Amino acid sequence: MGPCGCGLPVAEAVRGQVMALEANFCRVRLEQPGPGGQRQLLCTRRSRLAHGGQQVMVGDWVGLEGLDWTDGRAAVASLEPRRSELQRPALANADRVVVVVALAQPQLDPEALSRFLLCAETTGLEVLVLLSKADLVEPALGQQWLERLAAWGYGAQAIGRGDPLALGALRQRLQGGVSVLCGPSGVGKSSLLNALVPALALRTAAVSGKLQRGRHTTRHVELHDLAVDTLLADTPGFNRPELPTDASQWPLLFPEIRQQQQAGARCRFRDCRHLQEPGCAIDRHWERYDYYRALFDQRP
Ligand SMILES: Nc1nc2c(ncn2[C@@H]2O[C@H](COP(=O)(O)OP(=O)(O)OP(=O)(O)O)[C@@H](O)[C@H]2O)c(=O)[nH]1
Ligand SMILES: [Mg+2]
Ligand SMILES: [Zn+2]
Repeated sequence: MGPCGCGLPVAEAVRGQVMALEANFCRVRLEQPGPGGQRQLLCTRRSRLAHGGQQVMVGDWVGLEGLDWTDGRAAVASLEPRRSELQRPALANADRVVVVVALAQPQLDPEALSRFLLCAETTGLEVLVLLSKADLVEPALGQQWLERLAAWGYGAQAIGRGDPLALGALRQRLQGGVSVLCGPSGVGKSSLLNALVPALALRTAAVSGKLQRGRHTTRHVELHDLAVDTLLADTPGFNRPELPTDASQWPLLFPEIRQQQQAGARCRFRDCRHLQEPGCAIDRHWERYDYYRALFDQRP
């Protein structure tokens, strides 16, 4: 019986999660399968204004109306508030950001890696680092990088082609919730998804040129099923993420600083930037400190 006591069933709002955006449509995965077992519907998007000025993103939870089960169509009627939001790559409701960089082809550039990490940190989510193409380098190099990243404050994993143990470990780390792969073009993000879910057969392409750069093969953000309640987003690679603009946030984006504060370090001034301020309690002996300080010099 409905809540009004009239005896009619209440029309349950149909909820789903946006898996991909395709031209004017979005592909929505239903929370509950439809009457014929349908899992996904192709939905039209309303204009930006219809959703309180917000544009629908991959990862969004939406309410649907105008359902046509026969043709597999519907329209997005409402947009639910987001738990998290990443601007580039654009994804809503991620739980974990996986920054992927290759140990070789293209060569690993520590500054580019830091830029990706800073972007990932703006979400406040768990950040993992994946060092791909481990099969192309001496194991010692991978090990050096793992230690270096641990000193930066990151849990990292190396993985190469044809390494079932590493793949199993990765699968475990991604278990539960929504993870997003982000990193430069050509590091092997789509290849990783193909290794995890061979049926996907996502397009990949060889790196090219003297710098062994990627060729921007993946063009759109798309969520894929890894396991029950476990999704992983493939995203287009890009080579130079923008730094977060709000400089007052920068200290929070460095685990090296956060860990000292969590251990009790208290600066005299609340807005201390940990440069040369009197009463600064942050120790400056860490590898990326010069990089951190230089961010403030580059400010426009
Ligand atoms: N040797 C080796 N090659 C790899 C590995 N992973 C990927 N590759 C190769 O690297 C190239 C680029 O891989 P992609 O998966 O297309 O890279 P991507 O990160 O998805 O690139 P974009 O879609 O452009 O962002 C392909 O030729 C892959 O076969 C690996 O672990 N080892
Ligand atoms: Mg790709
Ligand atoms: Zn300080």
